Amino acid sequence: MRIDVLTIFPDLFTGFLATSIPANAIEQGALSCHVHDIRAHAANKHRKVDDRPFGGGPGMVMMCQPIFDAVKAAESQDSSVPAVRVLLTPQGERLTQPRVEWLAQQPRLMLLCGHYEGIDERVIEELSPLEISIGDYVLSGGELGAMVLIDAVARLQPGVLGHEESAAEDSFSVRSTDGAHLLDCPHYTRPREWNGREVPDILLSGDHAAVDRWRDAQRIERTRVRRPDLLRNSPLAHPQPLPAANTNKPAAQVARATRSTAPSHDDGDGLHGQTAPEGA
Ligand code: 9D3
Repeated sequence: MRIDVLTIFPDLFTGFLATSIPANAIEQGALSCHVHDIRAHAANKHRKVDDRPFGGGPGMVMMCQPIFDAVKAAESQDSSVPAVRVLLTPQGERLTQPRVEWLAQQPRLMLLCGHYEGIDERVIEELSPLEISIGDYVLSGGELGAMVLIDAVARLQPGVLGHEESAAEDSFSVRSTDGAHLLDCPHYTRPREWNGREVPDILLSGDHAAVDRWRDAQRIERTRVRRPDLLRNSPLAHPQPLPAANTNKPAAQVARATRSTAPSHDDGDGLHGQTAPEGA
């Protein structure tokens, strides 16, 4: 797939696109990424692409013309491939894995990154992009949102993950038999004992069927405790008999002693035992 990015901070993408999964996808020819500087389309010699808001108020608003011209110029490069236009904006619909999967199947994406207070509404109407937010927190611009989206779609391109199963098996792609999205199970590697903590015996048993059952039980239990919202409408939301995460006696005691100082129930801060800053 081809991705074009329109931004006033093209340098932000340099390190990102040269590293890790996106770099790998590009190297393999599964992805091409073209970053365009909106300022190159400024109509004035000061390269100004923003102006004061009509009606007053703080901040600056990105002007229609440089954005529109930048989109048209980028789309005219390889115009044989029509682009799905995406505006990264806090007003957008939430980026979810089903949306990532849909976006990953498109031949071309045109990502528009806003900055300052926002973008003149008229150019948004004229371009009618999909509007996507990456979550309910305030960023200073759309660039990090675009990088999140690029990373998420790059890893889904055919042949990109070394290990084909990884994409299907991680959090938000694993599904139970009833279709609910589940979180991932815990993972362990060598050494078998570290800091007095042991690896659960079942993982050392060599009984692959038992390991699979244990991992499924862990996925379901973790999802029920940490993200019950993912199990809405699922029978898995209701308790079932499950093996403990770690039944090794000494290690299990260490784990319980450590956790007993933390709240015994989910306090809703999403930090799993750490204490959120006040008001979070
Ligand atoms: C403090 C400024 N806000 C006034 C109510 C509005 C605002 C404007 C521009 C807030 C953030 C931004 C810049 N953010 C993005 O462009 C953005 C974003 C985000 O802030 N959160 C989550 N996803 C995204 S995608 C693009």
